[in-house]
Amino acid sequence: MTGRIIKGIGGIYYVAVSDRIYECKARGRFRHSKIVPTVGDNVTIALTEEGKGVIDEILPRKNMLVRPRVANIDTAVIVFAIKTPDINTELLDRFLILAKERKIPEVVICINKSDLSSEDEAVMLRKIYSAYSIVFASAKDKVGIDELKSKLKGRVAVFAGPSGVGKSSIINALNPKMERQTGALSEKIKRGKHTTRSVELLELDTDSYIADSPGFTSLSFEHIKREDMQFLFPEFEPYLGDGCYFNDCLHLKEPNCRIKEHVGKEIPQERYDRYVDFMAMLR
Ligand SMILES: Nc1nc2c(ncn2[C@@H]2O[C@H](COP(=O)(O)OP(=O)(O)OP(=O)(O)O)[C@@H](O)[C@H]2O)c(=O)[nH]1
Ligand SMILES: [Mg+2]
Ligand SMILES: [Zn+2]
Repeated sequence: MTGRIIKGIGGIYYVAVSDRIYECKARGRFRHSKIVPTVGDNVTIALTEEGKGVIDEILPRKNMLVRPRVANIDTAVIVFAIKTPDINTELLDRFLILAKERKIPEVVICINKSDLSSEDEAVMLRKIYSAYSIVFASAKDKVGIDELKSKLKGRVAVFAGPSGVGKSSIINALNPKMERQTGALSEKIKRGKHTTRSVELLELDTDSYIADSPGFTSLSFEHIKREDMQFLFPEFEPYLGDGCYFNDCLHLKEPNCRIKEHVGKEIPQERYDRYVDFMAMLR
């Protein structure tokens, strides 16, 4: 039988095959290879006893994110809160380049808790992230929920972001039947308490799936080559190619650089500054 891994805990994988869920172990050979069964994987399973099985084969993946760990994603929704916890644009930018590097076809930025913000902050973020699809939401006031729902229709999506930003709360707002556990922030440090403990793929609607995931505090991109970074900023795309004087221009200190000509105009200054920072970190 062929199914999809919807959850994996302590070596047990839950595989959905049409309307049923089978508790499966992985064949020994997976443990000896580098292939780790991952939520979102399409797999073939063989039944052992009633309701149980073993994963025989992992079908080829179209993509995979490492953090959160999930495979075969159509849309990555990166969730931040405008406040409590404060939005961390460096972490946001890290996620954006990793999603592009991992060939996730679509990325949506979701800024939650907009009930706590002024309109000005939204206007500013829209300007900086004009190259991306961005939704301002409030799980609390049910704002932006229909807009998100339309972006998730017919797709396999993942909600990613730090702890406490409201990933699980939004999923509950999208479909109250999901009954995801949510958790208040710690009083003193205003950080999430890591309420969601593992990645879980949920059936949001008949043809839409959403993976809820544990919050993360950091993302590393050290494996990315310096000369590849420019291709991970979609704002640069229209001006890459042969517009710069030097063929191998990295758009930093080089003269006659086409990218730099557009900074502060079509390319938001904040995003270019981030590119410069990330390039410095890769040195
Ligand atoms: N004011 C406000 N609070 C919200 C909103 N959405 C969620 N919260 C609160 O934020 C806290 C964290 O929400 P969760 O949904 O548990 O956050 P999470 O991103 O799933 O966190 P982890 O599972 O720890 O990664 C809870 O106390 C929620 O009630 C919102 O739109 N506005
Ligand atoms: Mg959660
Ligand atoms: Zn250049």
